[in-house]
Amino acid sequence: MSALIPGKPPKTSLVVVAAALVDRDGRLLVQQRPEGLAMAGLWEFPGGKLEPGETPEQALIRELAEELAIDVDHACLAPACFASDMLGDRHLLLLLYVCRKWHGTPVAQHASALRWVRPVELHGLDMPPADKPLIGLLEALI
Ligand code: 9L3
Ligand code: MG
Repeated sequence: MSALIPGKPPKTSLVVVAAALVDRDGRLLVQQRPEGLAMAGLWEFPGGKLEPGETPEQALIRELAEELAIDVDHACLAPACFASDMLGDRHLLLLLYVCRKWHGTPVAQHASALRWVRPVELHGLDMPPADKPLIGLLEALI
């Protein structure tokens, strides 16, 4: 007898890491995805996909250097919460880290804009579906 499995299993999994950079006033950095990328115009926590062989922390340190030109020490990345989403037939797992200390001043290298917002303001932003469930979790943490 064969079991009935509802829906189709995802074809591949994609792990994405992102950072909630928190400044001294408790504001968070979000960046706007540029034209030409999937989800252009949406505001996201900076980050991106793991490259083969990278740990999540290594990937996030690389992404923050590429996207914002800041240096982050491994010890300053605190795993905070995660969210799961489907991107077509791919499963996306988003791992969010809180970071309160970095070297340099974030300057957008790819994003069309950066904004520092209070956690409550995140509710009013258009964010990718994977980021939305993280808002409430972050509000409780920051
Ligand atoms: N994504 C969602 N929220 C985020 C990030 C950094 C990324 N905070 C989604 C958008 C893309 C996928 O993950 O579908 C890969 O991200 P990218 O490499 O296009 O930035
Ligand atoms: Mg990215």
